[in-house]
Amino acid sequence: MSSHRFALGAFCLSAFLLTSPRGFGQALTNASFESGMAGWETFGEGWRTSGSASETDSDAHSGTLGIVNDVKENDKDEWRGVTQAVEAKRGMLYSASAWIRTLNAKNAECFLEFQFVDKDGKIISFQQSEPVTEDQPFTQLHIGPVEPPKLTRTLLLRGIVHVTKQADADTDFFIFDDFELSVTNKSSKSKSDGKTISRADRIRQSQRSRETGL
Ligand SMILES: [Ca+2]
Repeated sequence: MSSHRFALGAFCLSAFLLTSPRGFGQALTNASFESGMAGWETFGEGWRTSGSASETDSDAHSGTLGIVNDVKENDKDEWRGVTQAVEAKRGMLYSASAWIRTLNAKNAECFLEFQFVDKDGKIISFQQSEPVTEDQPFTQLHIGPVEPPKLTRTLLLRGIVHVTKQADADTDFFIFDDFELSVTNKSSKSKSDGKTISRADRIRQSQRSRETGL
């Protein structure tokens, strides 16, 4: 989605929920990883929390910790993820973001994903952000807004790292911090932005990794 459209949407939502002291955000647990991995589940190898090497080389966007995925030579896992589950329902629009820094990102990419899950734990559908494929300083990546499909009970907010080729000797670093989840009434926004749907091949591969993603 374009930043312009997001900025416009954020303005409307802020006006809509002006009475909330936390704005329109829905509370995530330990969204900034200051309590380590608490509230989050991971799958795949290479996850750790990490602090600041220096002011200019920090794995924390805010506070003292972020979560890092290392992609190393001889690693086995093509798919890695950090996940938090929240309640979700029809009639609401869900958006999320995370601050992502990448370093030496040559052998993998990362993106955000929503998975919509029914009461039996079955995945009904999912949506992905655009991928980050090159090195960048901490930059906010967005997904949504999207309305959950029928029968949704749970939304899984996921940061995904996808290893796209055999890693070389130089470790790739994918660093996430400060996740945010925003929820608003569908009626307060004219339509959902569908541009976060990404390449079909990546979606198919993600589908194959679903069992490990829960
Ligand atoms: Ca942090």
